[in-house]
Amino acid sequence: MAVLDILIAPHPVLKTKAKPVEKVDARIAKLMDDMVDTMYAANGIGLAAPQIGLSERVIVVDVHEKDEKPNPIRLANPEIVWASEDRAPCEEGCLSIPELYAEVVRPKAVRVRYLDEKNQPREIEADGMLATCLQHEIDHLDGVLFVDHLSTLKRGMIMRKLQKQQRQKTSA
Ligand code: GNR
Ligand code: NI
Repeated sequence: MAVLDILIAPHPVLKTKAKPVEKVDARIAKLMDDMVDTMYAANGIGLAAPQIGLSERVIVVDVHEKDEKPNPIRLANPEIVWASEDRAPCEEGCLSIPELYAEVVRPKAVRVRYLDEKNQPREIEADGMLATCLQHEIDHLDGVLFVDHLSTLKRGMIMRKLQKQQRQKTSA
């Protein structure tokens, strides 16, 4: 069990397209466990390997409600194989853009193919928050942040707020 540091934007690793995993071996399975620990420690509902500085195609998600038991899903090489034409807005946040939120419009439902923690191929169909979260995490693997879906104006406002927030944090 290990809680890792999360990179804050702008950081070059967050803008880099991550490399596919060759096989989910013991190293990747351990990485997935550490990412689950890190996600829970940060109160996140998802985490992508680039956020902890590793440019590999690994994500974890868990959208369970507070009164439900944890339900972490570990995914390597996740790929959207189907997306609904129906789109829905969702207020998104990101652990790499702390405390700043904006509405992003994405497909309402998706089907994702991936390798699980035992290197077994699987598919998951999701809608609602899980669909949003999976798309947000897969974006991270392609160097895309939720602010990249916003207008230049809104993105600029958020990135300036983030800069200011980070300056104040380091000078405190
Ligand atoms: O914790 C998170 N919450 C969240 C809320 C709405 C849409 C997406 C997310 S993912 C985010 C964690 C994160 O930054 N994952 O990359
Ligand atoms: Ni994120």
